[in-house]
Amino acid sequence: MPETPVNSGSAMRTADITRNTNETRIRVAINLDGTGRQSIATGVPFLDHMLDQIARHGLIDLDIQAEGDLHIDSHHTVEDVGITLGQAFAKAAGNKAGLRRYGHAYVPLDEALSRVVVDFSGRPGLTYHVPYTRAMIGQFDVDLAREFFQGFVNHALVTLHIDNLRGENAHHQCETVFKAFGRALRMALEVDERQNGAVPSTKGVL
Ligand SMILES: [Mn+2]
Repeated sequence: MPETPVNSGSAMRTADITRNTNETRIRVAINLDGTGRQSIATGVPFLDHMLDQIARHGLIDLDIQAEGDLHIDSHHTVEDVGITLGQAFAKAAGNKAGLRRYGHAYVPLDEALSRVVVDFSGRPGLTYHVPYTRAMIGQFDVDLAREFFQGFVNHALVTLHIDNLRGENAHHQCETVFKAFGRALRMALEVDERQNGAVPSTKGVL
C-alpha cells in the first residue's frame, strides 16, 4: 500500500484562487477549517446573501471578490463565482485523505424544506430539482442558482444532489438550498480520525 499523506492536523486546508476572463475577474480564498468568517462582494447582492449561508453553516471562511459584466446581466458573474469556488474547494480538499467524503443535510426555513447530498467523488455530477414558485427573487433570476451549482460541480469534481422538497416562497426555497449545501459540505469535509488518514474509497484514490 502506498503511503498516503494525512490530510489533517497541522496541514492547512486553504486555497486562494484568482480567475480572470473577459467577462469576470474573481478572487476566492477559503479555509475549510474556519469558523464561518466571510468577506463577500460579488456585485450581486442576493448571491452575496447565499454565499454567506455557505460560510456560516459550513463553518468555512470565505473571502470572495468579483467584478463581472453586470451591465449585461448577472449570468457570467454567478456562474464564474461557482467555477472559482469549485476550484478553491478542489484545491483545499487536496487528496481527500481522512475525510468523511459524503455529506448531507436537510434544512427548513418556515414552509420551505431542502435536502442536499454531496460526495467528494472526484467526478462532476449535478442532479437539481428546485421547483421555484417565481422566476425572479428581487433582481435575481432563479435560473442562475443552477448555473452556480453546475459551475461549482464541474470544478470541485463532486457529485451533488439538490432537492427542494417543498416551499412557497422562492427566497426561502433558494436559501434552504444554500444552507443545506453549507451543512452538507461541512459534514463531507470533516476529518474522521478513525479513518487514520486513509482515502475513503476502496480504490484508494478519489
Ligand atoms: Mn434570506
